[in-house]
Amino acid sequence: MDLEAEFERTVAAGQRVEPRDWMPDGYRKTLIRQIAQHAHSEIIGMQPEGNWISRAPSLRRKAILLAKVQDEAGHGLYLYAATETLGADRGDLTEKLVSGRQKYSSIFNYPTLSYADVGVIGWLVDGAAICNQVPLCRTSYGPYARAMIRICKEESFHQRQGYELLMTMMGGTDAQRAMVQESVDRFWWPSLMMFGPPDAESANTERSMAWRIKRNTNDELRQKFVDMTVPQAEKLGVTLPDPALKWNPERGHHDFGQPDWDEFWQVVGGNGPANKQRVEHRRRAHEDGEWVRAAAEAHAAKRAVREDV
Ligand code: FAQ
Repeated sequence: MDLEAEFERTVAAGQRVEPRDWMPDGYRKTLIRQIAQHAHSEIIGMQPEGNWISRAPSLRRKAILLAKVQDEAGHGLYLYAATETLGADRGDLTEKLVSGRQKYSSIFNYPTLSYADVGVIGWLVDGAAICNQVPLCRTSYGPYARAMIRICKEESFHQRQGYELLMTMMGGTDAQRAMVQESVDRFWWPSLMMFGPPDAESANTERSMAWRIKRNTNDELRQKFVDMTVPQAEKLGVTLPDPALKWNPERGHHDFGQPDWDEFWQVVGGNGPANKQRVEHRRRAHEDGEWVRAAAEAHAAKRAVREDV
Protein backbone atom coordinates (compact mmCIF):
# COMPACT_ATOMS: atom_id res chain seq x y z
CA MET A 1 0.00 0.00 0.00
CA ASP A 2 1.39 3.45 -0.78
CA LEU A 3 2.06 5.89 2.05
CA GLU A 4 -0.83 8.23 1.34
CA ALA A 5 -3.33 5.34 1.19
CA GLU A 6 -1.97 4.01 4.48
CA PHE A 7 -2.40 7.45 6.09
CA GLU A 8 -5.99 7.74 4.79
CA ARG A 9 -6.75 4.23 6.04
CA THR A 10 -5.38 5.01 9.53
CA VAL A 11 -7.46 8.19 9.81
CA ALA A 12 -10.64 6.59 8.42
CA ALA A 13 -10.31 3.65 10.83
CA GLY A 14 -10.16 6.09 13.77
CA GLN A 15 -6.59 5.00 14.57
CA ARG A 16 -3.80 7.31 15.64
CA VAL A 17 -1.20 8.87 13.38
CA GLU A 18 2.17 8.81 15.19
CA PRO A 19 5.27 11.01 14.70
CA ARG A 20 7.19 8.33 12.77
CA ASP A 21 4.32 7.82 10.28
CA TRP A 22 4.17 9.44 6.87
CA MET A 23 1.66 12.31 6.78
CA PRO A 24 0.68 14.88 4.14
CA ASP A 25 2.37 18.29 4.45
CA GLY A 26 -1.01 20.00 4.90
CA TYR A 27 -1.88 17.71 7.82
CA ARG A 28 1.45 18.48 9.51
CA LYS A 29 1.07 22.24 8.92
CA THR A 30 -2.53 22.32 10.19
CA LEU A 31 -1.54 20.46 13.34
CA ILE A 32 1.43 22.73 14.03
CA ARG A 33 -0.83 25.77 13.52
CA GLN A 34 -3.60 24.53 15.80
CA ILE A 35 -1.41 23.03 18.54
CA ALA A 36 0.90 26.08 18.59
CA GLN A 37 -2.09 28.43 18.85
CA HIS A 38 -3.39 26.27 21.65
CA ALA A 39 -0.02 26.29 23.46
CA HIS A 40 0.28 30.08 23.03
CA SER A 41 -3.25 30.45 24.47
CA GLU A 42 -2.28 28.55 27.59
CA ILE A 43 0.83 30.68 28.10
CA ILE A 44 -0.81 34.05 27.31
CA GLY A 45 -3.83 32.84 29.31
CA MET A 46 -1.70 32.93 32.46
CA GLN A 47 -1.71 36.75 32.37
CA PRO A 48 -5.36 37.72 32.99
CA GLU A 49 -5.61 35.56 36.12
CA GLY A 50 -1.99 36.12 37.14
CA ASN A 51 -3.03 39.75 37.50
CA TRP A 52 -4.98 38.79 40.65
CA ILE A 53 -2.52 36.49 42.43
CA SER A 54 -1.07 39.27 44.57
CA ARG A 55 -4.55 40.58 45.40
CA ALA A 56 -6.39 37.32 46.13
CA PRO A 57 -8.64 37.87 49.17
CA SER A 58 -7.25 35.03 51.32
CA LEU A 59 -4.28 32.68 51.55
CA ARG A 60 -6.51 29.80 50.40
CA ARG A 61 -7.66 31.68 47.30
CA LYS A 62 -4.10 32.71 46.55
CA ALA A 63 -2.84 29.11 46.77
CA ILE A 64 -5.64 27.89 44.47
CA LEU A 65 -5.00 30.62 41.92
CA LEU A 66 -1.24 30.08 41.95
CA ALA A 67 -1.75 26.35 41.33
CA LYS A 68 -4.16 27.01 38.46
CA VAL A 69 -1.86 29.46 36.72
CA GLN A 70 1.03 26.99 37.12
CA ASP A 71 -1.13 24.26 35.55
CA GLU A 72 -1.62 26.54 32.53
CA ALA A 73 2.15 26.82 32.10
CA GLY A 74 2.30 23.01 32.22
CA HIS A 75 -0.39 22.71 29.54
CA GLY A 76 1.57 25.07 27.32
CA LEU A 77 4.66 22.91 27.75
CA TYR A 78 2.91 19.60 26.90
CA LEU A 79 1.50 21.26 23.80
CA TYR A 80 4.81 22.79 22.67
CA ALA A 81 6.32 19.32 23.17
CA ALA A 82 3.59 17.87 20.90
CA THR A 83 4.52 20.38 18.16
CA GLU A 84 8.16 19.31 18.47
CA THR A 85 7.16 15.75 17.53
CA LEU A 86 6.01 17.30 14.22
CA GLY A 87 9.39 18.92 13.63
CA ALA A 88 8.52 22.41 14.91
CA ASP A 89 11.07 24.37 16.92
CA ARG A 90 9.80 25.85 20.20
CA GLY A 91 12.02 28.94 19.95
CA ASP A 92 10.69 29.60 16.48
CA LEU A 93 7.07 29.29 17.69
CA THR A 94 7.70 31.75 20.53
CA GLU A 95 9.28 34.14 18.04
CA LYS A 96 6.15 33.86 15.86
CA LEU A 97 3.93 34.57 18.88
CA VAL A 98 5.79 37.66 20.06
CA SER A 99 6.05 39.05 16.53
CA GLY A 100 2.28 38.61 15.98
CA ARG A 101 2.68 35.98 13.23
CA GLN A 102 0.85 33.27 15.17
CA LYS A 103 -2.45 33.60 16.97
CA TYR A 104 -3.71 32.72 20.42
CA SER A 105 -7.28 32.60 21.72
CA SER A 106 -9.20 35.88 21.47
CA ILE A 107 -10.54 35.49 25.01
CA PHE A 108 -7.24 36.43 26.63
CA ASN A 109 -7.31 39.89 25.07
CA TYR A 110 -9.99 41.06 27.51
CA PRO A 111 -8.89 42.63 30.81
CA THR A 112 -9.67 41.21 34.27
CA LEU A 113 -11.25 44.11 36.12
CA SER A 114 -12.50 42.51 39.35
CA TYR A 115 -11.79 39.46 41.48
CA ALA A 116 -15.08 37.94 40.28
CA ASP A 117 -13.35 37.61 36.88
CA VAL A 118 -11.18 34.85 38.37
CA GLY A 119 -14.32 32.81 39.12
CA VAL A 120 -15.97 33.64 35.81
CA ILE A 121 -12.85 32.67 33.84
CA GLY A 122 -12.83 29.33 35.68
CA TRP A 123 -16.53 28.77 35.08
CA LEU A 124 -17.04 30.10 31.54
CA VAL A 125 -13.58 30.15 29.94
CA ASP A 126 -12.42 26.81 31.32
CA GLY A 127 -15.94 25.48 30.71
CA ALA A 128 -15.69 26.46 27.03
CA ALA A 129 -12.15 25.08 26.89
CA ILE A 130 -13.36 21.70 28.21
CA CYS A 131 -16.24 21.57 25.72
CA ASN A 132 -13.78 22.20 22.90
CA GLN A 133 -11.01 19.97 24.21
CA VAL A 134 -12.75 16.77 25.39
CA PRO A 135 -13.42 15.79 21.74
CA LEU A 136 -9.74 16.55 21.00
CA CYS A 137 -8.80 13.60 23.23
CA ARG A 138 -9.95 11.63 20.14
CA THR A 139 -8.06 13.73 17.62
CA SER A 140 -6.19 11.71 14.99
CA TYR A 141 -2.65 12.77 15.96
CA GLY A 142 -1.41 10.60 18.86
CA PRO A 143 0.80 13.05 20.85
CA TYR A 144 -1.88 15.78 20.71
CA ALA A 145 -4.64 13.37 21.80
CA ARG A 146 -2.56 12.11 24.72
CA ALA A 147 -1.65 15.64 25.87
CA MET A 148 -5.34 16.56 25.79
CA ILE A 149 -6.33 13.76 28.18
CA ARG A 150 -4.22 15.16 30.98
CA ILE A 151 -5.07 18.75 30.15
CA CYS A 152 -8.82 18.03 30.24
CA LYS A 153 -8.57 16.46 33.69
CA GLU A 154 -6.89 19.59 35.00
CA GLU A 155 -9.31 21.91 33.17
CA SER A 156 -12.24 20.16 34.86
CA PHE A 157 -10.72 20.95 38.22
CA HIS A 158 -10.19 24.57 37.10
CA GLN A 159 -13.80 24.86 36.05
CA ARG A 160 -15.05 23.57 39.38
CA GLN A 161 -12.83 25.91 41.37
CA GLY A 162 -14.28 28.84 39.38
CA TYR A 163 -17.84 27.71 39.99
CA GLU A 164 -17.16 27.18 43.70
CA LEU A 165 -15.67 30.67 43.98
CA LEU A 166 -18.76 32.15 42.30
CA MET A 167 -21.13 30.12 44.52
CA THR A 168 -19.34 31.57 47.53
CA MET A 169 -19.61 35.13 46.20
CA MET A 170 -23.29 34.66 45.29
CA GLY A 171 -23.94 33.61 48.89
CA GLY A 172 -22.26 36.82 50.12
CA THR A 173 -23.35 40.46 50.03
CA ASP A 174 -25.37 42.33 47.38
CA ALA A 175 -22.17 44.02 46.27
CA GLN A 176 -20.51 40.63 45.73
CA ARG A 177 -23.49 39.33 43.74
CA ALA A 178 -23.45 42.48 41.60
CA MET A 179 -19.72 41.97 41.00
CA VAL A 180 -20.35 38.43 39.72
CA GLN A 181 -23.19 39.56 37.44
CA GLU A 182 -21.10 42.40 36.02
CA SER A 183 -18.28 39.96 35.24
CA VAL A 184 -20.66 37.47 33.58
CA ASP A 185 -22.00 40.34 31.43
CA ARG A 186 -18.48 41.10 30.19
CA PHE A 187 -17.29 37.52 29.64
CA TRP A 188 -20.36 35.80 28.17
CA TRP A 189 -20.01 36.91 24.54
CA PRO A 190 -16.19 36.60 24.39
CA SER A 191 -16.60 33.04 25.78
CA LEU A 192 -18.90 32.14 22.88
CA MET A 193 -16.27 33.52 20.49
CA MET A 194 -13.70 31.02 21.79
CA PHE A 195 -15.25 28.35 19.53
CA GLY A 196 -14.21 30.30 16.44
CA PRO A 197 -16.26 31.89 13.65
CA PRO A 198 -19.59 30.41 12.47
CA ASP A 199 -19.11 27.26 10.40
CA ALA A 200 -19.94 29.08 7.17
CA GLU A 201 -16.94 31.39 7.76
CA SER A 202 -14.55 28.82 9.19
CA ALA A 203 -11.83 28.34 6.61
CA ASN A 204 -10.24 25.30 8.24
CA THR A 205 -13.12 23.22 9.65
CA GLU A 206 -13.96 21.10 6.61
CA ARG A 207 -10.37 19.99 5.97
CA SER A 208 -9.64 19.50 9.71
CA MET A 209 -12.80 17.41 10.16
CA ALA A 210 -11.89 15.22 7.17
CA TRP A 211 -8.47 14.59 8.74
CA ARG A 212 -10.17 14.03 12.12
CA ILE A 213 -8.00 16.71 13.70
CA LYS A 214 -11.23 18.46 14.72
CA ARG A 215 -14.05 16.12 15.75
CA ASN A 216 -16.86 18.70 15.85
CA THR A 217 -17.56 21.96 14.07
CA ASN A 218 -17.33 25.37 15.79
CA ASP A 219 -21.13 25.81 15.86
CA GLU A 220 -21.77 22.32 17.25
CA LEU A 221 -19.45 22.97 20.18
CA ARG A 222 -20.84 26.46 20.79
CA GLN A 223 -24.34 24.96 21.05
CA LYS A 224 -23.12 22.29 23.43
CA PHE A 225 -21.52 24.93 25.64
CA VAL A 226 -24.71 27.04 25.78
CA ASP A 227 -26.84 23.98 26.64
CA MET A 228 -24.39 22.98 29.36
CA THR A 229 -24.07 26.47 30.85
CA VAL A 230 -27.72 27.61 31.09
CA PRO A 231 -28.68 25.29 34.00
CA GLN A 232 -25.43 26.17 35.78
CA ALA A 233 -26.28 29.89 35.49
CA GLU A 234 -29.75 29.23 36.92
CA LYS A 235 -28.32 27.36 39.87
CA LEU A 236 -25.82 30.12 40.47
CA GLY A 237 -28.51 32.82 40.25
CA VAL A 238 -26.96 34.91 37.47
CA THR A 239 -28.50 36.09 34.21
CA LEU A 240 -26.77 35.36 30.92
CA PRO A 241 -26.89 38.65 28.95
CA ASP A 242 -28.71 37.37 25.86
CA PRO A 243 -32.41 38.26 25.38
CA ALA A 244 -32.65 35.65 22.59
CA LEU A 245 -31.61 32.80 24.88
CA LYS A 246 -34.53 30.36 25.10
CA TRP A 247 -35.13 26.60 25.24
CA ASN A 248 -36.38 25.27 21.92
CA PRO A 249 -38.29 22.02 22.57
CA GLU A 250 -38.40 21.11 18.88
CA ARG A 251 -34.65 21.25 18.46
CA GLY A 252 -33.96 19.96 21.97
CA HIS A 253 -31.43 22.79 22.36
CA HIS A 254 -31.35 26.43 23.46
CA ASP A 255 -31.71 29.12 20.81
CA PHE A 256 -29.30 31.97 21.40
CA GLY A 257 -28.07 35.23 19.85
CA GLN A 258 -24.89 35.72 17.85
CA PRO A 259 -21.79 37.38 19.30
CA ASP A 260 -20.56 40.55 17.61
CA TRP A 261 -18.44 38.91 14.88
CA ASP A 262 -16.91 42.25 13.83
CA GLU A 263 -15.53 42.59 17.33
CA PHE A 264 -14.20 39.01 17.13
CA TRP A 265 -12.26 39.69 13.90
CA GLN A 266 -10.91 42.93 15.36
CA VAL A 267 -9.60 41.04 18.41
CA VAL A 268 -8.19 38.19 16.26
CA GLY A 269 -6.52 40.84 14.08
CA GLY A 270 -4.63 42.27 17.06
CA ASN A 271 -6.93 45.18 17.92
CA GLY A 272 -8.69 43.91 21.04
CA PRO A 273 -8.62 45.73 24.38
CA ALA A 274 -5.46 44.01 25.69
CA ASN A 275 -3.67 42.47 22.65
CA LYS A 276 -0.68 44.81 22.73
CA GLN A 277 -0.24 44.52 26.49
CA ARG A 278 -0.41 40.69 26.41
CA VAL A 279 2.12 40.24 23.61
CA GLU A 280 4.46 42.90 25.01
CA HIS A 281 4.41 41.22 28.43
CA ARG A 282 5.21 37.85 26.84
CA ARG A 283 8.02 39.36 24.77
CA ARG A 284 9.58 40.96 27.86
CA ALA A 285 9.31 37.73 29.88
CA HIS A 286 10.99 35.83 27.02
CA GLU A 287 13.85 38.33 26.88
CA ASP A 288 14.25 38.32 30.67
CA GLY A 289 14.54 34.52 30.52
CA GLU A 290 17.48 34.60 28.08
CA TRP A 291 20.05 33.97 30.85
CA VAL A 292 18.15 30.85 32.01
CA ARG A 293 18.19 29.37 28.50
CA ALA A 294 21.89 30.22 28.11
CA ALA A 295 22.70 28.62 31.49
CA ALA A 296 20.70 25.46 30.63
CA GLU A 297 22.51 25.14 27.30
CA ALA A 298 25.94 25.63 28.94
CA HIS A 299 25.04 23.00 31.56
CA ALA A 300 23.88 20.53 28.89
CA ALA A 301 27.08 21.10 26.88
CA LYS A 302 29.27 20.43 29.98
CA ARG A 303 27.34 17.26 30.79
CA ALA A 304 27.64 16.02 27.22
CA VAL A 305 31.45 16.38 27.43
CA ARG A 306 31.53 14.61 30.83
CA GLU A 307 29.38 11.72 29.60
CA ASP A 308 31.60 11.33 26.54
CA VAL A 309 34.58 10.39 28.70
N1 FAQ B 1 -9.22 33.23 18.86
O1 FAQ B 1 -11.09 28.13 10.43
P1 FAQ B 1 -11.27 28.43 11.87
C1 FAQ B 1 -7.26 27.64 26.91
C2 FAQ B 1 -8.77 31.83 13.95
S1 FAQ B 1 -8.55 27.41 25.83
C3 FAQ B 1 -8.24 33.53 17.97
O2 FAQ B 1 -12.56 28.06 12.47
P2 FAQ B 1 -9.83 26.39 13.34
C4 FAQ B 1 -7.43 27.09 28.32
C5 FAQ B 1 -8.22 30.50 13.46
O3 FAQ B 1 -7.00 30.19 14.07
C6 FAQ B 1 -8.20 28.34 24.34
N2 FAQ B 1 -8.23 33.07 16.71
O4 FAQ B 1 -10.02 27.82 12.70
C7 FAQ B 1 -7.29 28.15 29.34
C8 FAQ B 1 -8.12 30.74 11.98
O5 FAQ B 1 -6.96 31.52 11.69
P3 FAQ B 1 -5.66 30.90 10.90
C9 FAQ B 1 -7.35 27.63 23.35
C10 FAQ B 1 -9.25 32.26 16.34
O6 FAQ B 1 -8.44 26.28 13.78
C11 FAQ B 1 -8.38 28.53 30.08
C12 FAQ B 1 -9.29 31.66 11.70
O7 FAQ B 1 -9.62 32.28 12.93
N3 FAQ B 1 -7.96 26.44 22.85
O8 FAQ B 1 -6.32 28.19 26.49
C13 FAQ B 1 -10.27 31.90 17.23
O9 FAQ B 1 -10.37 25.34 12.44
C14 FAQ B 1 -8.29 29.53 31.05
C15 FAQ B 1 -10.49 30.91 11.13
O10 FAQ B 1 -11.06 30.00 12.09
C16 FAQ B 1 -7.62 25.92 21.64
O11 FAQ B 1 -6.78 26.44 20.94
C17 FAQ B 1 -10.24 32.42 18.53
N4 FAQ B 1 -11.20 32.15 19.44
O12 FAQ B 1 -10.80 26.43 14.62
C18 FAQ B 1 -6.06 28.76 29.62
C19 FAQ B 1 -8.30 24.62 21.28
N5 FAQ B 1 -11.13 31.08 16.57
O13 FAQ B 1 -4.96 30.03 11.88
C20 FAQ B 1 -5.96 29.79 30.58
C21 FAQ B 1 -7.76 24.00 20.02
C22 FAQ B 1 -10.66 30.95 15.31
O14 FAQ B 1 -6.21 30.13 9.74
C23 FAQ B 1 -7.09 30.17 31.29
N6 FAQ B 1 -8.13 24.74 18.85
N7 FAQ B 1 -9.54 31.67 15.18
O15 FAQ B 1 -4.86 32.11 10.54
C24 FAQ B 1 -9.29 24.57 18.14
O16 FAQ B 1 -10.13 23.75 18.51
C25 FAQ B 1 -9.48 25.37 16.88
O17 FAQ B 1 -8.22 25.88 16.50
C26 FAQ B 1 -10.51 26.53 17.02
C27 FAQ B 1 -10.54 27.31 15.70
C28 FAQ B 1 -11.90 25.96 17.28
C29 FAQ B 1 -10.14 27.50 18.13
